[in-house]
Amino acid sequence: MGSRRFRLTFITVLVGIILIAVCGLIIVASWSERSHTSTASGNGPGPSSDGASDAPYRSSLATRGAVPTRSITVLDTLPWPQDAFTEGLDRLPQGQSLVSTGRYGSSEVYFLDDDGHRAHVQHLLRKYFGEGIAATPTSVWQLTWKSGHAIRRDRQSLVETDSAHYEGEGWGLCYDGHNLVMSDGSSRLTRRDPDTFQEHSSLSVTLDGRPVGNINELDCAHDRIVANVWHSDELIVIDPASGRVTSVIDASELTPAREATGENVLNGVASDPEDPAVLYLTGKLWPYMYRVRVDGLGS
Ligand SMILES: [Ca+2]
Repeated sequence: MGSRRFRLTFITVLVGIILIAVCGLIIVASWSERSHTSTASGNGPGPSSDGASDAPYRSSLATRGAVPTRSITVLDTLPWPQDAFTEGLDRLPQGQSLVSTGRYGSSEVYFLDDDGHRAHVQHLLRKYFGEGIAATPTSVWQLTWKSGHAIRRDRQSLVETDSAHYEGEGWGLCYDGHNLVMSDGSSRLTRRDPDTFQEHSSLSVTLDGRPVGNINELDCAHDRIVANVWHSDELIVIDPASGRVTSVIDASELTPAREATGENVLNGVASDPEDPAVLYLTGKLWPYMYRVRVDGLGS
């Protein structure tokens, strides 16, 4: 009996130790993954500045309510530097793209012709992770992810001319003809003076009354805001007066297979300066940028 009781006790203790070890491994693995996402990949889960639930946006037909979905038609497939961890895209009137890329130690800004030729490449200091970018009539502003540091650049040479400080994270940036509009990963957008970068108003983005968090790259030409949502294959079209999402653009057909890190997501949106129904779309580490016509947009 004594020997049997000893064996039972031994087995019970052994099973207990194994269970504790497995639980420990799961906790460590979970922590490690979260840490990697927030420190190395860029555009990690952002702050919830309005206190509302900013869980990652996972759109599905069931959650859109009355908001219509717009389809796209690809008009052109253009070369894109596949080493570009795309964080900012703007489109210039002379038919060029303005590009900002992220990751510490390899963040850059440059002009890109539609044949894939880069010009005026500027490298960011290793301590900065490049984010959204926007051209104004007189300069270019570029965000950094967690440094609270906006870089002002010469409109022609892209050489740094000035800088400004902001609170919170920097994600997306666009220029609406009067103000810069900036995202920080939450559902809140801020409007900023294009000369001083100072915030002077803000906007909360909602879809069917719920805040839409993780708002990333932006475009705000043609009296609307079009936004990437981090890790979504869809873009949202926002009424700049109310913050309400008025439609969703399904760009899932463009998305390549996920790479190992899962970070090669759709990110980079710019309107055609002349045609409000035409967008330029690309992603992080994508080989192409697409010129697409969006069904019903701008009509
Ligand atoms: Ca943009």
